[in-house]
Order: sequence, then C-alpha cells, then structure tokens
Amino acid sequence: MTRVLSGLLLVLIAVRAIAAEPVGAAKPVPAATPLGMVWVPGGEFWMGTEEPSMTDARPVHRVHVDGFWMDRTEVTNDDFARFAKETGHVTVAERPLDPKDFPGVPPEALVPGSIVFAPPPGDVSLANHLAWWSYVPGASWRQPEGPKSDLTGRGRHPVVHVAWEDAAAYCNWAGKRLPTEAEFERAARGGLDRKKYDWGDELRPGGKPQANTWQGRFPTQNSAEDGFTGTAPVASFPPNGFGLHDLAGNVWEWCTDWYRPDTYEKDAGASDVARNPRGPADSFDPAEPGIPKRVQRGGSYLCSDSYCSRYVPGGRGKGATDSGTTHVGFRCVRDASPALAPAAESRADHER
Ligand SMILES: [Ca+2]
Ligand SMILES: [Cu+2]
Repeated sequence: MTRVLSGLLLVLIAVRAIAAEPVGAAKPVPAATPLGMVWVPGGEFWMGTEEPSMTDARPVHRVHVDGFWMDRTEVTNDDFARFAKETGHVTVAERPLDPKDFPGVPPEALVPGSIVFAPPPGDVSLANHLAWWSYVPGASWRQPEGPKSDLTGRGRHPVVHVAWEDAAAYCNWAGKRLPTEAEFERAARGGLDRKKYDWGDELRPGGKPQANTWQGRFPTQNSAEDGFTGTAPVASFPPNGFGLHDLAGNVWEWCTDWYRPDTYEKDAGASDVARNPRGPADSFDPAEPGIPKRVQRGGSYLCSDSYCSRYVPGGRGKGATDSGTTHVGFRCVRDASPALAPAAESRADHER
C-alpha cells in the first residue's frame, strides 16, 4: 500500500528567523492582469532557512526567478468541478487500483480511496503519524471524508485529495502550469527578506491570525482560534505583500520539482545565484527510497508550532506523486507572455 504510507511524511520541525537584508528591487506590474492572478515580480532572494532541524532547506542561498503570474488563491472545489465536468478528468484517488502496484494485497481490498486525517481518541507519540492518518475507501475530492461526505458549503474551499498529475492536468487545462519550488518561495515571501513568516516576524500581529494552521495540542485538540478546524474558504486570511492568499497554511500545494534533500546544497555550490532553478532530475527521499516524490509547499491547517511548522516560507514538504490527502491542494502560475513582460526585466537579465 505505497499510496497509503507514502503520503504520511510529516517531519517535526521548528523554525527561527535569521538576520534581515534587503532583497532585489521589485519590478513594475504588467498592465493586463489575467483573471484571478497576481504578478509576482522577478528578482533575487534568499531561499531556504538555517533552522538546524530543517536539514533539507539548507543552506540559505541566493536564487533569481523571473517574474510570473500566480493564482491569487488555491484552486477551489468549484474551480476543479468545472474542470472535471468539461474534461471528464477522473482523479487518481477515484481510479481503480492496479493489483500489480500492491503485491500481496487481496483484490477485494483494492478499493479506490484516499488518505484522511482523523484525530486519535487519546494522546499519541508525535513520531507515529499513522495514528492520525487512515486510508478511507471512497475518499476523493468529491467526498473528502469518504462516501458519507460531500462538498456542500465547500465550493470556495481548496480542492483536496489531488495527486500531482491531477493538479498538473488542471493547470494545463487552464492554460497555466504548476509553480516551481523557487517560484513558490519567491511568492510566499511577498517581497520581504528572510522573515520568519510570509507576513513578517510576528506570528499574530495585533493578535490576528494570518493563516489557517492548528492551534492547541496536535493531533488531539484543535482549539481553532483562527476560526477553522479543517480547510478554510480561500482568502479567509489577509494577503501577503504580493496580494496572494494562503501561501502559508490551509493546504499544502504541489510544485513541479522532484524532491531531494540535497537540492539546496547542490544549487548553492554550483553558482553565486541559482537562476530559475527547476529542481533535480529525479527524486530521492531517504525516508522512503523508491517512492517518487514531488515538492509540496506552504504547509496546511494541520501545521502547528508544536508539531510541524513548515508553513513558514523556507519550509519544504514532499509527497508521493500518486497520493493526495485531506490537506493537499495546489494553485497554478503562468509565464509572462513577451508582450506583457515588464520592460524593466531586460533580455540580458533573462538570458544571463
Ligand atoms: Ca485552523
Ligand atoms: Cu506542517
């Protein structure tokens, strides 16, 4: 049951801020804005975090990304429903399971489904993520908690239970693509430099929660001080400096890059500034070798400072490409067409 186990990797990690320094100057916004998208100016920034426990996000290194358009919010259930209706797309979680992929599992047990979060009845070891994740037959984006659930009242919530290829297919249909990991972090930082959070150094400025995460004792007590125990309708929280919502918390978001823990080391060693990095050529997660994984970013409503604080802008996540869960979604980006590209971003800058 690789699909079940491979989506379960959440690592206990905390983060600390590091000293600030100015980032590359913001570029002007092109005139014609695609519907529902926001311009993320190209430039250089410090990518990663020096947090010692977050070994795969080190070292902090210089990265340049070209400007691009990004969806202002995560893709919603309403959005995804339009796509599924128009294209007939059947998500990975809805497809029959191939017995070849699950040797030793009896055929009657091969029921399509997905991985659902369920708080355990009592305290459990935070090392045992199987205590709060379970494979639920029939769970999919249409029925996020299984056959007895549906999307009533959740049209504006982010779509969940999407595998990487479902997300990529949606973006392709929309004339867009998934972001690279570097693009996601550039966007998440909102023009700020090496801040602890997407919005600054303070978790709750003025006492106001800035993202949908977990308050209370994970995974048994969710006090929902931010107003939400599960996913929240997109844009329920203030936008960051670029006008983008929920790049921290709510749901993890798929990126294009393959996941490897040594990507940053290699990028940092190869040049002073990594330009438009697209990730390694293949995937390797020492915790689950042999399971191809892509990067996920932004953390989710299950992130808490006591368990997993990888919703911070430098934090990295990963997921088996064929697995979605109750807290994995996505959004799309689009390249600037040459006609729309800001004049200030010169050819020379692009091609260096
Ligand atoms: Ca919450
Ligand atoms: Cu987390």
